[in-house]
Amino acid sequence: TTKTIQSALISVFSKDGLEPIVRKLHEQNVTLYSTGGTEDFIKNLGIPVVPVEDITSFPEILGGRVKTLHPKIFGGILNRQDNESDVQQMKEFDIPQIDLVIVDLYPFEKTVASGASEQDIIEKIDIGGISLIRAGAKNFKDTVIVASVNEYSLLLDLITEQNGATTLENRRLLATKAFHVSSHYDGAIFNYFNTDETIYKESIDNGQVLRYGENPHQKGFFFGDFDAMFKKVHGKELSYNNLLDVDAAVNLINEFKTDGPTFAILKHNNACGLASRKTISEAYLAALACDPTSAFGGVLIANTKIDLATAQEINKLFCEVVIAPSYDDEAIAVLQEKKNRIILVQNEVELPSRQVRTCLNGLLIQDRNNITDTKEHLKTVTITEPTASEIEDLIFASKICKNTKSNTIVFAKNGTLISSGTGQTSRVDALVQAVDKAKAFGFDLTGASMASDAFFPFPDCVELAKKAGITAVIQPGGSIKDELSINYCNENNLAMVFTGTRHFKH
Ligand code: 93A
Repeated sequence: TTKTIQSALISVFSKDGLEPIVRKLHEQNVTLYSTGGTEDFIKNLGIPVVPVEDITSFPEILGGRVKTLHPKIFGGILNRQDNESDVQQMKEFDIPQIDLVIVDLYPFEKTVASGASEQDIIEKIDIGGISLIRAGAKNFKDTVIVASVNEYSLLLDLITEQNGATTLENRRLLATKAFHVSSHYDGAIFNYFNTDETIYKESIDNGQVLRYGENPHQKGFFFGDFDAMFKKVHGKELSYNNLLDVDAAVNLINEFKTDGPTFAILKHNNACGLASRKTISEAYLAALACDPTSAFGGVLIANTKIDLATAQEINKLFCEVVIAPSYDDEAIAVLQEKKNRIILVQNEVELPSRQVRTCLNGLLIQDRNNITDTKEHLKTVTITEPTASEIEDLIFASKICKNTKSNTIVFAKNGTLISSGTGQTSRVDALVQAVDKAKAFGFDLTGASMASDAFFPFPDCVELAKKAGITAVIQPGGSIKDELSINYCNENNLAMVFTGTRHFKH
């Protein structure tokens, strides 16, 4: 798969940086083919060059619009050297082999930015050059494509250090970069032609039009394949906010895939109830008891089949969406009694590995947070070790914490979310909120476990936790003042474990 460059077609708008490459290629006896301006440039260096017209027997026409667009040029780039009929046709039509293609496209973006007239801009839409790039990149098995000045130094290295020999890996990498150049170039042309209004219409064509966005005065669209993830059995059309809650719900319940029957209730993307029990109906009732006020109008999700008993309980609650991997027929019948209630069957598919959101005038993309804290991740940092049941609760709390808006504090006990403080600007505020909520719903925090999405910069959180009755704490650790919190726990008989993994969610 190693190939040596013996011939090159060079067609560049900017001649900057070309000289050393041309000289090196010449030193290695590479035959050079070129177009008008580039040909002049090479000739002026005193280096022999064959004009493309000599290959095509056709002059450059239409004021330069057609220079390289010819089967003898594209045949030379696109032929497969291991294909007998290609090799035969190359001979039959007297097509010269082209091993290397170097292109620098007409500067479309620069011309737009200069405020040039539409006519000048359109003349700067490169046709032959972009085709050369695509052809060279498509045939990377045999051809080396250099589609940008940025790759000149890599090319120089290849011709200098490897005497013009390239590996398949080299060529594939250059092809990838070339497709990046061509897609960016076409993207720029698209952006020039599309005014805001047309882009908006495009969106409507390609996305699912929602009734409205986050609020009724905002337009909204969904781009995605909802049906790949869910089968909708019943209910009204999903709204923008429903979709966000469903997204939060499936991410949350994903943490409990291998646990026993687990039920979660979410509001505004955060869990306001979650419990694991022997049966799904018990899990539902325990989740609801956590915060029945917030559960009103919530999104409900189960990690196992919803049976009739559970459906009858759910039916007493006004809720927007119910999600489960499956339902008993009688359960569906009961849940369908409310006309608008959305019932979704969650398909067994992996959640996407990347997350995208807008940021300023662009996008942010990141990997999904796919670390779930397990017993193996825990390092006890206090004299007091957490008990076996505390360890279960710490992991349980941490899984909820990870899926709750930062700053977050989660209290849990016996496989039940007791309360949480969510989306607060300080961790202390989150903790105070969680304590107040637990009290408001009549829960006793004695012996409960606490999870924090990030480390404690000061010992104030463990102090407040102790006062509230918490006996075990899970947090990532890593603050320069970790010792202060550890010392307080040691003096006050609290168990604390570090996970080493921060779980911010903004
Ligand atoms: O007008 S084009 O789209 N038609 C062509 O056939 C063609 N072939 C190469 N422009 C074409 N090119 C472009 O010409 C190259 O991409 C490069 O930007 C430029 C080099 O022209 P010259 O060698 O005459 O300076």
